[in-house]
Amino acid sequence: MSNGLIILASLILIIIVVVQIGKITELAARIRGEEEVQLETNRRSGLFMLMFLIGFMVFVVWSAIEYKNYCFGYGPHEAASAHGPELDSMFNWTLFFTGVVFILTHIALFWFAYKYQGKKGVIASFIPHDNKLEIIWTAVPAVVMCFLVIRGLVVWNDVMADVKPDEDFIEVEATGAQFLWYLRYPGPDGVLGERNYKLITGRNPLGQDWNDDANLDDFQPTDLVLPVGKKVRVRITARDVLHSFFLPHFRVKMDAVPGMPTYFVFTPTKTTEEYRKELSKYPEYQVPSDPNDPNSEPLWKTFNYELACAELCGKGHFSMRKIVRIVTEDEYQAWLKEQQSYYLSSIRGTDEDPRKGELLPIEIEQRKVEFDTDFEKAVSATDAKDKVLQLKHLFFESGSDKLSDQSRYEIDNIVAALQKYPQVRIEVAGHTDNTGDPAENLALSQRRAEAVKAAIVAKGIDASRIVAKGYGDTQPIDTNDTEEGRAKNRRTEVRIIQ
Ligand SMILES: [Cu+2]
Repeated sequence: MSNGLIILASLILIIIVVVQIGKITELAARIRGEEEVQLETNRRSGLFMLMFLIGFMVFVVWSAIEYKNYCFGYGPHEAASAHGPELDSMFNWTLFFTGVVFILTHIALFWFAYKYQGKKGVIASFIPHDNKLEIIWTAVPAVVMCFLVIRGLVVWNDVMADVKPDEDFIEVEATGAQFLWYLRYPGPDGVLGERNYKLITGRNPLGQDWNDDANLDDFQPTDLVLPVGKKVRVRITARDVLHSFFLPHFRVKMDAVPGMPTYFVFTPTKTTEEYRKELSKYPEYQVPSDPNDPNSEPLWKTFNYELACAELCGKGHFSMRKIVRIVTEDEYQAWLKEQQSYYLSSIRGTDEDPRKGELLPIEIEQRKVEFDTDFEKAVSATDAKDKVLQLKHLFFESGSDKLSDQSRYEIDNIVAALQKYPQVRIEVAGHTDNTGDPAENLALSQRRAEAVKAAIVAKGIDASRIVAKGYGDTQPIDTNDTEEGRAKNRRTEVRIIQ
């Protein structure tokens, strides 16, 4: 016989036994007199109710103390945002009132069941109506509700307030998609570029419009990194279904709705490091972070804030996790410097780039920064070979000494650098590859160097600060046997003569 049948047979037997016992009790009651048995049952049930009340209340109080540290706002779960404690206090007030009601009603329920159990000769009193009672049990909850609702509204308005136009804040964007979050920062211009869902492709997951200049410096980091103490406005959008932007440690939670951007404004108040330090005080965070390796770092040291999706959005919902790092202002600035524009790193020059061939303001700016760094390095160098910098974006028309149109930006950079360092003199050195006649190469490189000098002088720099010299093909920096090498050898350099 299978186990299932044995269990079924046992159950049937138990039911039969219970029914039989019931019949015997009934029979015994008939013999002893029914009323007496009823009273005995009442007494016993009343006592059980009383015991249950005591046991239950002890359990409630014990569990509240024992599991306190698992609740928001208690123990290691302090809020890490400016508005967090306000929300936590709302929860505490609500818990206080509902807790009082919970305890009083349970005491009343079980104590009354014991105290007013059916007794011989006692009949229930009949109270058809009592104005005083009705006023009390209407007014008290009304007052409590008013307090909770009004306070709740005040807190709500404060927590949900948008930034004021003149306020200093950072705006970032989070887009929920099945199943990941795309984060977008505005880049140095501080403005998030326009998006259009029709432009979404595998390479352009957010549908950014590359004809909008504001998009060109936007970047998409893997982690959400924010400076401590600075107001952040998160623009929240979704690409497919409902998601929910949830930062539990900051008490931030807002639905991400397709087609309807939402937002949440908050100010982080504790850096990741500070929060870790606080966690280190709790024994539950001193255990090894890897349960299988007792020598691994303690849990508090590996703690990270996180971004989760709080809407059950599909099969891969659980994987919508991102690390959130709150850092000091200096660390934040350093991190910002490392971030690369998504357009420049992933779109520029591809088939999806609508601005191929166009020199963009952001590139001009980038080239200037690069030039300034190189120039400064060359000025402060002590070694002769480090005093040279290449003009990477200066070109001539083929076989001629006429500067290409885009070279003017490089000329501007040189002019600005010479104005910044008025004591510096430079040599403009022209170089060619080894194709063609060496004498002609030499002459061409000399004319090109002169052309650069003339362009600089035309912008107001004293001619005596510049020496133009052609070297022809005498100083190659790479092989002349490949086209690549020859392209490197055709160059213009600036050498610092202090
Ligand atoms: Cu989701």
